[in-house]
Amino acid sequence: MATPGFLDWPFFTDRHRELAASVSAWAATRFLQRESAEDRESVEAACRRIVRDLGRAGWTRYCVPARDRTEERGGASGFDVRALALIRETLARQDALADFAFAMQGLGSGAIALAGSPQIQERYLPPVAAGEAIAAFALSEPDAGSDVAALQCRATRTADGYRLEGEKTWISNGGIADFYCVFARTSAPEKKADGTTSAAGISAFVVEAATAGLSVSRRIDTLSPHPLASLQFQGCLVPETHRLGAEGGGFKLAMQTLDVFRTSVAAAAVGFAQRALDEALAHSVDRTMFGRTLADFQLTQAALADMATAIDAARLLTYRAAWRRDRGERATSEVAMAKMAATEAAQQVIDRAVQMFGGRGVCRGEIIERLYRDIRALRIYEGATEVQKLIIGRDLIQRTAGTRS
Ligand code: COS
Repeated sequence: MATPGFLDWPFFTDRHRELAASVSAWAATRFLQRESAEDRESVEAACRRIVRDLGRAGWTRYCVPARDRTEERGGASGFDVRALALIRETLARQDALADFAFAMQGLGSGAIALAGSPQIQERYLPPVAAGEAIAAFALSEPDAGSDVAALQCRATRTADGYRLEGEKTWISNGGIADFYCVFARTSAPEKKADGTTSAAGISAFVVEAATAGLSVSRRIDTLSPHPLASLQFQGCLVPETHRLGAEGGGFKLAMQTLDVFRTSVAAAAVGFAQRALDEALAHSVDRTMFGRTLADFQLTQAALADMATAIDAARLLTYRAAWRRDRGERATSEVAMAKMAATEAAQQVIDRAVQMFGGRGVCRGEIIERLYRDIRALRIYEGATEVQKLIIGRDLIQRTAGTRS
């Protein structure tokens, strides 16, 4: 695969360019046989195998912050969001499950990297970076998806820690994770003046999968198969040392984690869309109809132009958000714009590509059909498009109010 032109953009350093080229070369050969391998193994087994492969190749170490927290290695938070995004874009272009397996190592351990004690970081992060332990982020509940503050899972104080009770759902890597970053209430919910639930009183914990009282209650099957499950916590005892950050600081920690990883969702969407454009371009010059190739029709040229422009616009927003975050700045609104714009644009680009493929575009086994299924959930998970609009809109209003006061 040729080195993509966008790597010349000033958002990147030479180290990013080298990384993107290496991951691209690795992924192009690695995932050629995955379809047939996956036929013989469960999605859980495939995911475990891919995490190990990503670890051996050295890519999962980009899911956790570098130890030397310099500007070059990811700024103040230690995360290198541009590297994360480049790897996700590259993997998504080849294989949705590889992208998923990579991303969840980061999302699942992000709260530990941001707020874990040095002992907890030392215990959990190196195995994640090596692809030897699988991580998961357990935030959503049956009645608390977009409205995180409404979560009901409880963490009650005991003599030397906490007792967890409740249910989590839509948990990626549920059932295969070695540990979960779990968000639970350490104090009763309070109502704000407008009737919504306050985000106060939520705390985060790292809970090992083998902890007594933690069980997988339901495996969930979706359009783009990957390990996904509901979890039950019944009298699950967690030591105090496994709390991440201050008691009551869990909501902000969840949001800070999402500020890093939502940008990488945008990057994955760009990768899926780019693959659809690559496939559509190749198809348009091969396919003949009415005595000409598909590419000879102006309608096709217009469609390709729209697709390429939408991808570049999404990519610019994505790497701007990553670059801003890497400078140690809060970039919540830019991240939300990138996540919303890239996932929505990718859905349209892929739909356009399906249309260009005609009947083949909806046949099982076709790359385009797979992309059509793979992209859909990205407009929902880690904050649906509607949540991103809320974040951007509120930010605009607050800034305006700030300039007037
Ligand atoms: N970084 C740091 N702090 C943040 C933050 C961020 N990105 N976002 C919000 N906060 C802070 C706010 O500043 C506020 O602090 P104070 O109480 O000190 O003023 C506090 O957190 C509460 O924020 P807010 O009032 O905006 O909370 P809401 O309950 O209104 O929720 C949304 C806001 C809807 C944006 C949030 O719940 C959300 O992102 N939901 C989607 C969750 C999601 O992505 N789920 C998928 C799970 S992973 S698949």
